[in-house]
Amino acid sequence: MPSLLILNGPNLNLLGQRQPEVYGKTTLEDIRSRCMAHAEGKCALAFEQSNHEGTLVDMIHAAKGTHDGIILNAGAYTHTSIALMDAIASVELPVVELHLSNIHAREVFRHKSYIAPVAIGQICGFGAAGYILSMDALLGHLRTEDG
Ligand code: CA2
Repeated sequence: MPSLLILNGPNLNLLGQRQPEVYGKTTLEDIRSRCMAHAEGKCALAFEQSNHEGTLVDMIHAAKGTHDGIILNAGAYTHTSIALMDAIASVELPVVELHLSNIHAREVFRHKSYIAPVAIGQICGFGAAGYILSMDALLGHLRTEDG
């Protein structure tokens, strides 16, 4: 059974508590429960969040040899972090870039992603449902890769 890591970046711990008009009313804990339920019988799943760039880098490094792929909502670090991009490239694990909002329909500074060039694909704009879509996309990718 494959093992996935879902990694959430800065401020995503505040989901459902602030700016519900932008990010919805669902909390990160609600999303975690939905993902855990969706994983049953399909994959092992770890679900993490950090507000710290270096901690996210450490968690990406630690995923090598533990998990088969990563779903990453890097939050605002998406648009700034060469360190996260380098960490992803270094572990050579398939990464799905995930966003709740459609970053391409928002401010211009959100259109740039340092994650996109090292990701197998990007899912954005589907709110909390994007987490489940990302799991299915990554599991499908891993199945095809295994042949
Ligand atoms: O749409 C996404 O998932 C984002 O990764 C969310 C980031 C944003 O900087 C990215 O451009 C797109 C922001 C996450 C902040 O989440 C909050 C949740 C509640 C209240 C305030 C911030």
